[in-house]
Amino acid sequence: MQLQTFVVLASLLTAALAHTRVWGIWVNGVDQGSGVDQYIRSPPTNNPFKDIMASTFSCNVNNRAVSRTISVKAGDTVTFEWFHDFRNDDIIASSHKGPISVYIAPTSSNGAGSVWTRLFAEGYKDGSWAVDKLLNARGHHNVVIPDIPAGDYLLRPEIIGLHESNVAYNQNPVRGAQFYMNCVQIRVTSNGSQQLPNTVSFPGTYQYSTPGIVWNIYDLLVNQATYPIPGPAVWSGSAGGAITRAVVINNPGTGTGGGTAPGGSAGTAPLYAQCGGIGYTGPTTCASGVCKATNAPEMSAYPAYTMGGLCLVGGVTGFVRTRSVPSLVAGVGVGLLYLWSADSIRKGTANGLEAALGASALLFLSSVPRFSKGPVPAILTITSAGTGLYYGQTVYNLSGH
Ligand SMILES: [Cu+2]
Repeated sequence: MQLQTFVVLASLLTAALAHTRVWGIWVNGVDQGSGVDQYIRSPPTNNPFKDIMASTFSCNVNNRAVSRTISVKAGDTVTFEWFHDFRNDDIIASSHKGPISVYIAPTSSNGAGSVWTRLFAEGYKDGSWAVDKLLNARGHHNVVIPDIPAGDYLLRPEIIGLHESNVAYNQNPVRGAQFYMNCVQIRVTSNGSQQLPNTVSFPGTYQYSTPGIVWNIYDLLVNQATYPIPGPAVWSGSAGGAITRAVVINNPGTGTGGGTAPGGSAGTAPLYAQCGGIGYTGPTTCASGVCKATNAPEMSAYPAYTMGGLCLVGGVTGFVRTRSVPSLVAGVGVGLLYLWSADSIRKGTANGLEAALGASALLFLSSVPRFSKGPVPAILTITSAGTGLYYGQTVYNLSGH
C-alpha cells in the first residue's frame, strides 16, 4: 500500500471523530431545536480551524445568513450545546483541553471589522480546563444576554483545543492550536442602553505571538493556572456566563435527545436556574451508551497505532508458522514500541514521535534483508520506510524548521 494513501486514509478516519460543532441553543432552559444550518452558520464539518489569519476566522468557513433567528431579551440565559457528530454523543475528545469564550457582534457586520465584543471567557480555573467542565456539563455552557440595544446579533462561542499547541501553526502546520467557533443568529427584542464597545476583529485579535496561542498543557513544570486566555478582557457590561448544563423548563425529556420543540413558554424566565454538571440528575441516557469520552488519537499517532497492531499480529503469526522465537520477540518488541510511541504522541508527552521514528528504523533494518523472501517482509519494508519518512519529517518540522 502506498504510504501516502495510508496516511490520508488514516487521517480521514480520525478527523471526523476528534472534533466538535455547536448543535443548537437553549433559551432559559428551553431547547430551540437543532440549529445546524438553521440558526447557526454551521461549517460543513466539525474540523478544527488553525489558520488564525484567514478571512473566514470570524464565523468559520461557510459564513452566510441562515433561515432562522432566535429571539431573546436582556437577562435571558442562552446555553450552547456542543457535539461531535450527533446530539448527545461524546461532545469533544477529552484531549482537546483549553479555554472557552463567547463573543457578540451585530449581524449587519457579517462578522467583518472591529465589531466583536467578548462576553465570556474561561481558561484554566479551580484545577481544570474549561473544556473539562464542558464535558462534565454534557456539552453545555451559557451566557446571559446583556442590556444592549434591540437588533440582530451573532453570538460566537469558541473553544480552543490546546492539545497540539506547543508550537504555532505558522511554524508547523501539522500542529498548532485548534479553534472551534460557530456563529449563532439571535434577535434581541428588548431595547437596552448599553452600547457594545465593538473593539476587536477576527482575524486580527489573535496573533501567533499572542500569549496563550502557543502553550504546552502537558508541561508539568508549568502552572496551568497561569494560562493567559488570548484576546481582550471580558466586556465590563457583560452579564456573565457559566459552564453548566441547562435545566430543562416546560420541556421535560428533551435531554434524552428526542426533543426538538422550539419556543415553549416564554414567561418562565424567572424560574430558570442552573445546575452543576456533575450533580445533574436529569435524563442522561448516554451516560452508559454512546457518550463514553474517547481520547481520539491525533492524526500523527494513527500510523504508529496501525504499525503497532501490524507488528504484534505479524510477530505472533510468524511464530505460529515457523516457531521462530526471534520473529516473535522482534514483532512484539517493535509493536509495543510503536504502541507506546502512539500513546505518547496522542498525549503529547515527550519523545513519542522520536520513538515512532526509531521503531520504524528498527523494523526497516530487520525486514529489508528479507525483502524478496515473501509478501510479509516486503510489506513491512515498505510500510516501515514510509512511516519512517513520515515521522522523520514530522520530527524535523517540530524541531523548528
Ligand atoms: Cu479534534
